[in-house]
Amino acid sequence: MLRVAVLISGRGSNLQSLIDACRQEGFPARIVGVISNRADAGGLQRAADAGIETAVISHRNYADRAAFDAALDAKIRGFDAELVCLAGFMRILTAGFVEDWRDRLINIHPSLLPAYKGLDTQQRALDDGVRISGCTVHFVRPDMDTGPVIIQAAVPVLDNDDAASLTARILAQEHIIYPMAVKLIAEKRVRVQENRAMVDMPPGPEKALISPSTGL
Ligand code: 4DW
Ligand code: GAR
Repeated sequence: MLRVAVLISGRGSNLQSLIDACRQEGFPARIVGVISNRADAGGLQRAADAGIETAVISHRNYADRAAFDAALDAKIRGFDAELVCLAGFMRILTAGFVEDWRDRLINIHPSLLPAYKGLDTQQRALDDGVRISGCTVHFVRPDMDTGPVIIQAAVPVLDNDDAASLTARILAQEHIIYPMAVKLIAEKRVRVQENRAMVDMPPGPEKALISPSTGL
């Protein structure tokens, strides 16, 4: 069983999807600890409800980012974690931390990276008029929202979408692909080659997502 630590800052719906996946018989990973930088993060209750150890490490209690990251690192190592999952974790990690956890640190992001890095991704996609959006699980590199892509899900953008409806459609896919990524890593089917994550998985029947649907 791969030992996973999850870092959160908020509501923790992606944490919940990982908790639920780990409950499935035969799932090859377990969550050994959840850390939040905010004491009021809703995800802490989800972890506690699942009997998972939690910790709050407030960035406000540290003089600088390096000191905060050192405290995170010590707690993660205390959990004996082998993989760190960022799940709505909102503090930029230092290059030192990211390199220490290179290829053992992953993030979920609500866009088809490298498009729409940063915040407010869905509104920006709507403003640009794109017809396909989605989400990405990737290995973390020091530059924000970069790193080898493990898995992505694409969703259509509909004419009547607003940011809330598009966000919900993407979030539903986040909850599918984040546990899939953890499973693939736990099964050692993912290897990083330069900037690509190669995934040992036979191709499925999907040919393309076309949006708007051709209706054919
Ligand atoms: C991310 C990127 C920037 C901020 C917050 C989140 C995306 C995921 C992520 C979290 N930590 C990371 C990443 C990443 O992609 N790469 C690295 N670390 N190295 C952001 O600008 N956060 C600011 C604080 C926001 C807040 O506290 O609400 C900040 O100053 O850190
Ligand atoms: C998720 O949509 C996640 O993709 C996004 O924050 C949300 C957290 O929700 N992450 C980022 O934007 C990272 N740049 P959750 O707390 O319910 O999992």
